[in-house]
Amino acid sequence: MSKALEGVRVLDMTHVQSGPSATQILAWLGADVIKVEALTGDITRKQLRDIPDVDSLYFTMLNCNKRSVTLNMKSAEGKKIFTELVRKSDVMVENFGPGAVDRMGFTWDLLQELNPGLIYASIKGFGDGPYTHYKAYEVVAQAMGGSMSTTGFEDGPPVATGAQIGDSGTGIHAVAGILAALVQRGQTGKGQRVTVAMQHAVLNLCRVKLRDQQRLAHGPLAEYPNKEFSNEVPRSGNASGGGQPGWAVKCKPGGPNDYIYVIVQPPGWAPISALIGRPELTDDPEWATPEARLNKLDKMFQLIEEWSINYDKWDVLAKLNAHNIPCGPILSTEELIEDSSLVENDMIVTVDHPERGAFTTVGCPIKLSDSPVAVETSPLLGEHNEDVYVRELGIAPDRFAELQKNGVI
Ligand code: CAO
Repeated sequence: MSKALEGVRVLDMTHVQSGPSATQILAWLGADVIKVEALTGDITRKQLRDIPDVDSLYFTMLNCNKRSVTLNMKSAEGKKIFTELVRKSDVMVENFGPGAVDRMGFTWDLLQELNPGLIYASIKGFGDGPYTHYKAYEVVAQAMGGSMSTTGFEDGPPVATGAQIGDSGTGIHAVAGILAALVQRGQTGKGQRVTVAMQHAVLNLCRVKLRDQQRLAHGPLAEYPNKEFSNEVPRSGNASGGGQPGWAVKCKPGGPNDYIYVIVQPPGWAPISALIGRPELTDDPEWATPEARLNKLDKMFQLIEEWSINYDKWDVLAKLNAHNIPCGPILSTEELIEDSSLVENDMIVTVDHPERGAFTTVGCPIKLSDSPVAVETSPLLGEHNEDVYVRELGIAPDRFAELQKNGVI
C-alpha cells in the first residue's frame, strides 16, 4: 500500500527532541527522511546510554524510519554536497540554535534560489523579539509558555510536566505547518518558510489558562479548588478548572499511582451518589445540581475517595464506566509499557536495532486508513552515506573515498 507522503524527500537537520519528533512523524507518514548529521552525530546518540557504545534509547526512540548521512557543513566540500541535497529535496527541517544555518552559509534567500519549491521549517525557542537569540530546552519552554506557572499545587513551587509539550508538542505543530505548506505548494508550485517557536507552541497548549486569566477580571474562578485569588491564574493541583469538575482520588492499596481521575458530569451524580453509598444525596438540594456542588467540590471528592479507597483502580474504572462516568486510572510507565491494548494499537512497538537488538518504542498516534505505519529501526550514524552520496547524488566511488578520508562525510 502506498504512503501519504510517498515521494516527499525531507532533509532532516534536526537534533535532540523537538525537531526529530517532527521528522519521525513525517517518516511514519511515508516521507524519505534523510538525517544529515555532523561527523560526531546527533548528541543524543551518546546521551543517557543504557548500553555502552550503542545508540541510546533517547536517539533510537526519536529517529525511527529515517536514513542517516554524515556531512561536515563547515567544510567547503560539505557545503557543495549540501547544495545538491537541497536541490533534490522537498522539505528541510532544522532546530539548531538561532542563526546556526545562516552561519553555515545557507540563508533563506540562498535556499530559495537553490530550490524555489523548498519548504524550510525551523523550530526555535522563541519568536521575534527580546528572546530571539536565546537557546531553549523543553522545560524552558514550559516555563515561558504558561505551563509551569499553572502546574502543581497552590502551596508548592511551579512544576514541570512529564509530557514533553515543549519539544514533542512543538514538533507536532511543525508537522502541521509543513503539511499545510506541502498542500499550498501543490497549488502555487512555491515553497515557503515555516517557523514554530517552542514558547508559542506551549502557549497554544495553555490556551485555556489564558481564558481563565481573563475570567479572573470578573471574579474568583469557582471551578478551581483555590480559596483565594490574586490577579493571576493559580496552580490548581489536579483540577482542570474546566466545565466539568474532576480530581484524582486514592484507590487500594495506596501506592504512588493508585489513583483514579474522576469527572462528575451532571448525569453522573445520581449513579455516583448511589455507588458511594450516599443515595440520599442524589436529590438533596444541597448536592443535586452542579451549581450546588460547586462550593464543596473538595467535600464531594472526599466522599468519592472514601469509597474508592476500598477498591483497586481497575475495579473503580469498571464500576464507574458501568455508569458511563468518565474516569482514568493513573497509569505508571511500567503499566503503560506492558499494556496489551496499547500493543494491539501499535502504540507500544518492538523494533529490531542492528546493534542494541530489540527495543521498545512508542508508535505513531496518527492512524490513516490508507497509509499504514510500520515502525522501523533508527539508522546508525552515516549508515546511508553510500546510498545517498554514490547511488542517489552520483558521486564517483573514488571521490566518495576521498570525502571520507578528508573528514567531509
Ligand atoms: N557540520 C558541522 N557543524 C554542524 C553540523 C554539521 N553537520 N550540524 C550542526 N553543526 C554545528 C552548527 O553549525 C552550530 O555551530 P555554530 O554555533 O558554530 O554555528 C552547532 O553545531 C550547533 O549549535 P546549537 O546551538 O544548535 O547546539 P547546542 O548544543 O549549543 O544547543 C539547543 C542545543 C537545543 C539548545 C539549540 O540547538 C537550540 O536552542 N535549538 C532550538 C530550540 C530547540 O529545538 N530546542 C529543543 C531541543 S530538544 O530539548
